[in-house]
Amino acid sequence: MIDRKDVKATLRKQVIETPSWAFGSSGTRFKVFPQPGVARNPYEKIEDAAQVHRFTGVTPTVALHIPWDRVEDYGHLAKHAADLGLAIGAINPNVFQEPEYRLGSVCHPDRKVRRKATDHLRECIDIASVTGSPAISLWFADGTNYAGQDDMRARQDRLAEALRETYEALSDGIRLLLEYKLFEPGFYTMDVPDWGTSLVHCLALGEKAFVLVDTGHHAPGTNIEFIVAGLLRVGRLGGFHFNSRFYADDDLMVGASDPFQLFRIVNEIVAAGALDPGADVAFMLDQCHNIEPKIPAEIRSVMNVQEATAKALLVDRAALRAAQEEGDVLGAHGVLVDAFSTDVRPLLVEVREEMGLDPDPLAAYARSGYAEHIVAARAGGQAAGWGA
Ligand code: PSV
Ligand code: MN
Repeated sequence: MIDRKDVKATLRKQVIETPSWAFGSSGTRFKVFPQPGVARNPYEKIEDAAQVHRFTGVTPTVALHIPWDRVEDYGHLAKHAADLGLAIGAINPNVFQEPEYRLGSVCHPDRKVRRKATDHLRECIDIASVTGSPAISLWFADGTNYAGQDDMRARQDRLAEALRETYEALSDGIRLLLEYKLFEPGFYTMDVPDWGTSLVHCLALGEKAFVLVDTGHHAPGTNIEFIVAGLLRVGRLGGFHFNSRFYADDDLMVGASDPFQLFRIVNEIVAAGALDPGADVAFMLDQCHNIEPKIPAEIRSVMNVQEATAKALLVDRAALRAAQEEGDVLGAHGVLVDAFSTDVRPLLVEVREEMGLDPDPLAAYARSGYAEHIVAARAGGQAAGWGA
């Protein structure tokens, strides 16, 4: 029997991290449509992230991307976050937007470029220490476009060398997460294209290195929950960058394109007992809100993750196990479908009420006047950009 009280207690403790860059301007390579009131600097992005936490109660951390969130005094930025009831989450180094990185960063054939990139990774460890962040989250745009362009094995060696130096520089309590991506910007090869490559490097590094699964970084049709189950099994799932996609790395709101896939992924987490914050599987959002307003889009995304989680918690594990052991294919599948088909919104209303929150976070945000406030207050200046 599933105890509703336990389900609600677990949902109250859930932690989902928002990305600072979701609150800045973003678009496609065709057009960035400006939105009034968008945050102009890291301080304002954190203020917006605090609104998401205010109405959902489950997003107490915000990830930073450096240099997009470069400031003079990171201790001061962390204090600003703390004053708003937030902590700094993962620090994401950016080694993909400077002219030197045309042929890659840590895999670049030129040692000087690799040095610059690795120095930036080390700088991000320092920022993590000062801000109290628990992780540096590495994603490399490194790759090639044409067969023969560079030596694939040599690039792996260069990657391993930079990761080793970075890993050895990690201060206590900071984890290294290594994200993979099938393609883009490299169209022939990416240097970390898949979970296997990431895992090989993490295993070589040591027990503080973990694979990060960005749900948008796979070929269409990939069984992501299988990857998740496998990484959990060997204790190397560091966490997620949640988003959803129809075609490529669309960075749309998580749960928007395929809520059943999101449920199946979270179901593996719950089945492995890895939902507990102590399990250190970080639930992070990595999304860009190009045409929709950003703060409500983040709230909607959080609600989608909560709904998937609630459904996964409602899976009748005993019935599932029994059906699996009997070889009852339809029965076992039916247990999952039953949980997925449950309307968990009333349960989440109770959860929010028990947390002292408005039962409808989107309506509460709309009523709060914050959207109008930022449009008026942020009239001058330049919106922070995905690339700024
Ligand atoms: C790359 O596509 C990625 O998923 C990495 O996590 C980057 O840091 C992030 O997107 C930027 O939006
Ligand atoms: Mn990502």
